[in-house]
Amino acid sequence: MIAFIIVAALVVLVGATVLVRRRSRRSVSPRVRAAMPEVLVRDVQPRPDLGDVASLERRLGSSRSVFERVRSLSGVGSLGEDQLAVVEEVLLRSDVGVTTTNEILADLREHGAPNGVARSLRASLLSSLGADRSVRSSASDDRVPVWLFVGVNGVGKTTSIGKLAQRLVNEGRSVTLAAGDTFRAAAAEQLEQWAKRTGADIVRANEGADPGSVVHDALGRARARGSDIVLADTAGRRSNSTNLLDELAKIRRVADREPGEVVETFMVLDATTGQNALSQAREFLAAAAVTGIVLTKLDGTARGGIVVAIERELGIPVKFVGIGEGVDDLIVFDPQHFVDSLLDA
Ligand SMILES: Nc1nc2c(ncn2[C@@H]2O[C@H](COP(=O)(O)OP(=O)(O)O)[C@@H](O)[C@H]2O)c(=O)[nH]1
Ligand SMILES: [Mg+2]
Repeated sequence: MIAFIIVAALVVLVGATVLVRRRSRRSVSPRVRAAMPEVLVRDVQPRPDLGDVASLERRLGSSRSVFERVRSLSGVGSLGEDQLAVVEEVLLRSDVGVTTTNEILADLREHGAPNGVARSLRASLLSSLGADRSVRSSASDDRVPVWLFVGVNGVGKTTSIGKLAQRLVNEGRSVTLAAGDTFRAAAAEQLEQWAKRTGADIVRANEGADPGSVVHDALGRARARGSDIVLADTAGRRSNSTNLLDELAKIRRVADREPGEVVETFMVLDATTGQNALSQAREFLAAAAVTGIVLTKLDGTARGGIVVAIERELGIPVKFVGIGEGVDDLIVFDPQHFVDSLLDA
């Protein structure tokens, strides 16, 4: 009898645990979501997930070595011209940009470095990186949220979509990919590989098809299958082709129409192109109503300071950064970890 009671109690306990787990894993239905308070629905603060600073330091090795000379400056208090010259050279080499560099130097001249140069620089860089980085992943009403990805060829749009799909799937969301780069067949094939790898659903069409209708179909399918989000790839031939910008505006209109709602438009920029990334970006801004930057290939450049220049010059927050080619190598941009990985001794 006692054995029976114990076994029965165990069965109930295990059953309850499984139920609770299932429930917490299941995504919130659009109806429930619509009834949730606005603040819960609108802005999803991405989990900072940089892991330990040491591993980021390794990935940002080239940028970190530019900052070596600043890390080894030992002065405390007011700084001499020699030390200021070192700071200036380092900031310019890392592509922080002239305006920010001059401001930081003026600040160091005025206030000195009471706790050492690296500490002062850390504070200055952090204050330049104060943007709101929240990422929207839910739509209003009953619509399907869409993340649209724009940017020139080769910057890492398709790869970033694949990495983000994996992240969303890991969080228990169902993802539909829209192969809106119909310029080359290889682009859709590349996205299809990511779909297979991540378990995301994909809608693609033949080479030369209208990207707007691919996105439209993807929304229909996402709605029918109850997908939580659509990630839409686009072609990035030449940023100075008016044609492309018109096409992006059109894709955006389609994606933002019932049943879809564009909740984020990510402009993907390649950090290895340094200041060129900035001029590229400006051409896209007007056409695409960009809400966030995905800055790729930070692992392959000594110009990591470009993050600061981008936010300052474009006024758009860097939300994710790519630090390698692997599926986990796209992380939420966290200014503190970033600055620490450049300046920590
Ligand atoms: N090292 C490195 N390579 C990257 C990163 N992101 C993308 N790539 C590579 O950049 C190349 C172009 O990427 P792709 O996604 O095809 O660019 P797209 O033309 O914008 O779609 C590929 O070889 C990617 O593996 C990154 O963060 N770090
Ligand atoms: Mg691509």
